[in-house]
Amino acid sequence: MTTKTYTVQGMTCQHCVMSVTEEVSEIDGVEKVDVDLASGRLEVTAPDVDDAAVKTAVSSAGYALAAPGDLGLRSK
Ligand SMILES: [Cu+2]
Repeated sequence: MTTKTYTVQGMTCQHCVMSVTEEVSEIDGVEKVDVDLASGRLEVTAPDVDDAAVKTAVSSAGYALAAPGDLGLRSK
């Protein structure tokens, strides 16, 4: 099982969090989705997290992932 962390841009309220959580949860194999509104942090846990699928899911919810270069990720 792997957990990957992404940064979602454009979320402003709890509804945004719900939309992103729902879309990402629908990806095949995803076991756990955790979204933090304040930081825009999105954590996805699955046997094999597919970046492209996460990106598509976030887009269908109406948001965008920050580009890998400026994720502002914690170092782990
Ligand atoms: Cu919202």
